[in-house]
This record gives sequence, structure tokens and C-alpha cells, in this order.
Amino acid sequence: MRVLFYSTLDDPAEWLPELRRELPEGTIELWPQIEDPASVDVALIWTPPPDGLARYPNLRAVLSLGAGVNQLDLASLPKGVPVARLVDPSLTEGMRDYCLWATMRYHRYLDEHAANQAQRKWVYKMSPPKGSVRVGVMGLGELGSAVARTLVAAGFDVRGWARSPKTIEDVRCFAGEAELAAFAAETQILICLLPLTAETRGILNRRLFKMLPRGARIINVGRGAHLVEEDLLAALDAGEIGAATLDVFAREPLPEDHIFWSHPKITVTPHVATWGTAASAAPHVAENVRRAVAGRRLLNQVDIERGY
Ligand code: NDP
Ligand code: OXD
Repeated sequence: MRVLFYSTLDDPAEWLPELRRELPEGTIELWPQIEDPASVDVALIWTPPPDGLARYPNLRAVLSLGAGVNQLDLASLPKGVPVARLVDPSLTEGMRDYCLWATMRYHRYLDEHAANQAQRKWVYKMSPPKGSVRVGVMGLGELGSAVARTLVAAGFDVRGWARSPKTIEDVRCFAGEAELAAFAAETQILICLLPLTAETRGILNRRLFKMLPRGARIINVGRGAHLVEEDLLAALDAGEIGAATLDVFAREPLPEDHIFWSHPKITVTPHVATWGTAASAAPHVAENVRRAVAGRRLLNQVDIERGY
């Protein structure tokens, strides 16, 4: 079994030894040094390589190096080849940590205290009890459900929204477009952990911002294209949204002259909410390579029609 590895983000020096350890019966080849394209079984990639995947006529699976798959441009992949997203315990842990940090930072007004410090201003502002702070998580999949549970354990009043109904202990769950307004009406800190699909593109928009309580804070860790940037800027100016923490952007790297860099109510992090690590993810990848070669259904296989 032969695996092609290509990524502009992930370090092959970290990944290849782990993959070779987990898949001793396989051969891992680093793009573009591919001995025989016809013998490649699986592509393990963050984005398709510059010359695409059509050169590999016997491909049996495309495995994403990310939890998200939109960056693979699903429509451009060879038809009929199954795609799987990455599920990795350390990636999930990183996302739980980031969302807890960002939520706590707003809850304890640490953004405001930092701004006050810059002006040598002593402003005594205490937070309400955590149990009275309503945090809403959009997307209750692998990551969203883990984040929701973490926030419950931390003491917040948590609700979640997904496409289909969910049951998560101590999380009030809402489903579908019909329940979006009810979910949003109670959400003071909104976390977006949706995949980017035709349905979710631009979902963080003026209409949704107006459904939220005045001054709500936004944490976008999904994808940049979930956010309508001009709607956020207008909502911040109008005080409808109080502040935003953005980890993902429509254009990455965020251009140097982008207003988000210097906006006083926006916190920018460079798409580092979390990432997959080779040591933790390699067993999952190896299992999916074996499944692909055996013609079995992949773990965390993407529904191409749905887009996630
Ligand atoms: P999953 O596929 O496990 O979960 C997706 C969730 O979104 C599901 O609960 C799904 O609902 C819900 N959803 C999808 N479409 C809709 C819709 N139209 N309306 C309402 N809910 C919807 O994905 P993960 O949790 O693993 O990852 C989520 C996203 O996080 C990734 O796609 C990626 O964009 C982002 N990400 C960002 C990272 C970063 O560093 N910033 C790192 C890793 C991921 P249902 O359960 O009903 O199907
Ligand atoms: C991912 C990401 O999708 O890092 O895993 O954004």
C-alpha cells in the first residue's frame, strides 16, 4: 500500500516517521517524489498538490490532514473516491482549550482590562457568575460537542445548534434553520464550529447578529468564509456585537492592511486554534489507509453531497 503525503502546513519530518511506525506494511512517499503514480493508493493531504490528483488513476481514498475538508475543494477531486476528515484526540483537546480560553477571556473582561491597562486606567469590573453566562456553540460534531461539554464542566450555561437534533448532557440543543432564532436569542457568547458548506457560507451575518442579545461576543474558529466581514464591522460599530475573536479568515494569511488587525474590538489569531499532531493522529490515519485498501468504509467519511 502506497500513501502520498502533501501539505503546505504539516511538517513531513514530523509526520513521515510516525506514519511509517503505524503503517509498517506501507510505503509513504513525499510529493513530488512519487515513484509510480499508478501505484498510489491513498493521498494524505491538507490541500490537493499543485498538479492535482488526476495523475493517480488508482486512488482509493483521500484523507484530509484537517478536521475540515473545504480546503480540498471536494468538487475538484476524482469522482467516486471516498474522502475522510481527520479526527485526532490532540486536535480536539486543542480546540477545547482555545474555546475555553476565548470564552473565559470575555467572561472575565480580560480584553477590556488589557485595553484599560494600555491607558493606565483602573476600572473595577466584576463578572457575573459563570452559570448565568449563556454560551452557544454552532456545530455539535466532533469538535463542537467536545467544546460544549468542556464549557459545561467549566460552569457555563451552554446551548448548541446543529443540523440534526442532538442529546448532550446539560446542553440545550437546537436543530436546523427553524430553531436558529431561538438558539441565538439566548446566546451571549457565540462559538462557530461549523464546517464550511454551501449552507453555512456567510452564516455569521447581519441577520444572525440581530437575533443575538445586544453586545454578544463572537468566537469564529470554523472557517473565515462563515463570516460576512462587513456585517461584523457594522454590528461592532452599532454596538450590536460587543467583540469578536477570529482565528480563521476568508483570506489567509490575513492581508497586512486588513482592518481586523487594528480593530479595537477584534482579536486575531492566525488559524492556530488547534491542529493535528502526527503522534496522536497517525493511528487513525493508518486505520483509514488499511480500510481504503481493503475497500471498506472509512472512519469519519465525508458525505460529498453534504460537504462535510
Ligand atoms: P463535524 O463534521 O464533526 O461536525 C460538524 C457539525 O456541524 C455537525 O454537528 C453538523 O450537524 C453541523 N452542521 C453542518 N452543517 C450544518 C448546517 N447547515 N446547519 C447546522 N449545523 C450544521 O466537524 P468537526 O467538529 O470535526 O469540525 C468542525 C469544523 O471546525 C471543521 O469543518 C473546520 O472548519 C473547523 N476547524 C477549525 C480549526 C481551527 O484551527 N480553527 C481546526 C479544526 C477544525 P449534524 O451533526 O446534524 O450533521
Ligand atoms: C482543520 C484546521 O480543519 O486546522 O483541521 O483548520
